[in-house]
Amino acid sequence: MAEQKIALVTGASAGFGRAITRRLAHDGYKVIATARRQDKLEQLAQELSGNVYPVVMDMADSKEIEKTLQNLPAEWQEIDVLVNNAGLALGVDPIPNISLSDWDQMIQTNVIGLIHLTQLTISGMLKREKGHVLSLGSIAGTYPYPGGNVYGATKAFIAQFMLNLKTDLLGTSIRVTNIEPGLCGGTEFSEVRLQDPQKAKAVYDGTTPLTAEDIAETVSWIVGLPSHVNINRIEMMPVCQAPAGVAVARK
Ligand code: 8X3
Repeated sequence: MAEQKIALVTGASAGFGRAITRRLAHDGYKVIATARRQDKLEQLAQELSGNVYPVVMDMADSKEIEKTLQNLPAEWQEIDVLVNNAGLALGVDPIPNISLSDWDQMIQTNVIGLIHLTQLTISGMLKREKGHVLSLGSIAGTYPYPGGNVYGATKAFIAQFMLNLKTDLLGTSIRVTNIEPGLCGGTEFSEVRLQDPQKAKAVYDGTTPLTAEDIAETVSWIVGLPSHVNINRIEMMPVCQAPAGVAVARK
């Protein structure tokens, strides 16, 4: 039997991260599941008995990321697939009604944490001459919308970082993919962003959004493709969404 591959999934306590962890474990991976909430990680580890190594790690704390990677047990160190899923949006108010600390927090988690973890993981992949780095971008990194300001900018950063990473890794066998979903329901994304359960629910009124399982299915497909195939970026929307909306101010 082929050796079991190891994946590391960030933000694994809920939403996309939990669905991706479940899917990869069912696909036969051993998954290092990281997040801030220990109880949720423990539940997931119990559910996927033996195939998940739960690690409490805050993506906003680069020192903790480094320590976590250094302290992985020997049998969990050779990471084949990194899924940079952890990230958040805070607020939808247009400039100037924003909170600078919200902006900082998004940049710290979505950008700084992601690039640090990626760099630390890639060195091992290069030594072993194999690996796949996937990040969760967003359509907000391509299409602007009111109040998208720094959230969209972090996702644009991720998209370009992943394309540049692919370019730097040319000539190696390491694969790099950015997954860019649109409206996706059934996760904590809008509750975290809006801090209001009613408003969060209203985001999905009258729609059939993507689900976390749709994203997990896509990850599973991308990592399972033959090793010479690289999906650079993939944009996903539910059928009820379209990338329209160039704005004009009229007097
Ligand atoms: C999540 C999708 O459209 O709310 O990144 O920005 S959107």
